[in-house]
Amino acid sequence: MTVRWRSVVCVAAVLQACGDAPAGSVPGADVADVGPDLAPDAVQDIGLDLPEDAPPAAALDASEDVGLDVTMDAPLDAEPDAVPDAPADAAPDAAEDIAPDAAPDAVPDAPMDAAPDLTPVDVAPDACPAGLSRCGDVCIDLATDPASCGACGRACVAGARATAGRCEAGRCVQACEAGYGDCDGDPATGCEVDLRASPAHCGACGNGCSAATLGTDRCVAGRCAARSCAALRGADARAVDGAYLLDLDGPGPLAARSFYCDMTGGGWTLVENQVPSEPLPDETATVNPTAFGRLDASWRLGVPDILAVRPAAAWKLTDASTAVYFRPACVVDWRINYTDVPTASDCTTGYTTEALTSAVNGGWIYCSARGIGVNNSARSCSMRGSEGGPAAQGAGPHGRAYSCNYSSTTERVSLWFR
Ligand SMILES: [Ca+2]
Ligand SMILES: [Ca+2]
Repeated sequence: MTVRWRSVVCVAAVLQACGDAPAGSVPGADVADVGPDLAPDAVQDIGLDLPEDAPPAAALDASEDVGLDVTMDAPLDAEPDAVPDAPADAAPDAAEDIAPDAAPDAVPDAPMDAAPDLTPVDVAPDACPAGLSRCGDVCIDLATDPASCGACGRACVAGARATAGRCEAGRCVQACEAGYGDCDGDPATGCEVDLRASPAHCGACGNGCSAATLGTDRCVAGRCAARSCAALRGADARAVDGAYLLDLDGPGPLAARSFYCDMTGGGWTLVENQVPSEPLPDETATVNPTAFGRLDASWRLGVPDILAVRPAAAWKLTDASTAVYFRPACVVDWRINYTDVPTASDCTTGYTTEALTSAVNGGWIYCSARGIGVNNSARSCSMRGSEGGPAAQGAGPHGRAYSCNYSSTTERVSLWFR
C-alpha cells in the first residue's frame, strides 16, 4: 500500500512538473483538476503514509526489539535466575532438608529409642529376653526377683527373725538372723528354728541328732552332741581321730564340751591328759577346761562331772607304750584316796587287755592313787590318774599322773573310757 500511494504521488507530481497544463490545458479546468488531485493525494498520502509508516516502524521495532529484548532477555535472565533458583534452592532444599530429615529422624528415632525399652517388652508377650517372664509391663526373672518370686507379684517378705527375704530358684528363702533357720519353708513363720539347739535341725535344717546312734539327741551350739566317742564311731564308721563335742550325761546337767576321740578300737573318749611339761596340780575339780580336746596340753575332767561317766566297755590308762584297763563299774572320783581303801576295787585293779581277764598285778593290792590307778608293788606296772596317799608315802607330788614307768614323767599319761 505504501508503494502504491507513493506511485500515485509521483505520477501526479510528474504530471504537474511536466508542464502539461501550459501547453494545451484550460486554466480553469487545470486548476480544478489540480485541486482535486493535490488535495486528495496530499491528504491521503500524508495522512495515510505518516500514520501507517511511522507507527508501524516504530511500533514494530520498538515492540519487537524492546519486547524481545526485554521480555526475552529479562524473563530469561531474571526468571531462570530468580524463579528457578529460588524455587530450586528454597523449595527443594527446604522440602528435602526438612521433610526427609525431620521425618526419618523424628519418626524412626522415637520408636527406636522407645522400642527396645518399652514397645517390644510392653507389647509382645513373647518379647521378654530368655529367662525372663512377663509381669504386667515389665519382664522379670521370677527365679531371683524377691518382688515376684516364682510368680508375678509373689513377694518374699521378711518374717520373724528374718532380716530380708530373697528369691532363689523361684522360691522365697528367708535371710535369717544368725543361728536361726527357715526350716518349714513358710515365710509366714519366719525363721522359726533355733539351729543352735534344735535336735531336728541342728546347725542346718534337716540335720537331726539321733539319740539311737549318738546316745543323745542334744544339739549344742549347732552341733549334734554324742555321749561318747564310741557313740560317734558307731554312727559313722568313717569318723577319724580328733576333737568332738560330747555331752557325757545326755539330758543331764553336764554341759557339752569338746573331747578328744581316739577312734581306733571302737572309739575311746579322753577325760584326762597330762604332758610331761605340765604336771597336773593337786586338784579334784576340773583342770584347764579350755584345753579339753587337746593332746598337747594337760587337763582333767574333775568332780563332779567325772562321776557321771559310765563306760560301756572299760576305762583305760595309757602312757607312751603301755595300756592298763579297768572294769567299767569303776566310778572315778578324784576325792577318793585308795591308800585308805583296804579292799579290792574296780578302780585299782588293772587288766592287761580290754577283755578284763588278766589282772596286771594279779588282783587287788594297796595303791596310793586317787580316783583310779594301779600299784605295781615293785612287780610290773604302776600307773595313776592322780597321785595320792599320805604325802610321806607318795612317790611324787599329789595330783600328778604317773606313767607305768612310775619314776618318770617323761611320757604323756591319759585316761580314756569306752
Ligand atoms: Ca519359716
Ligand atoms: Ca548334758
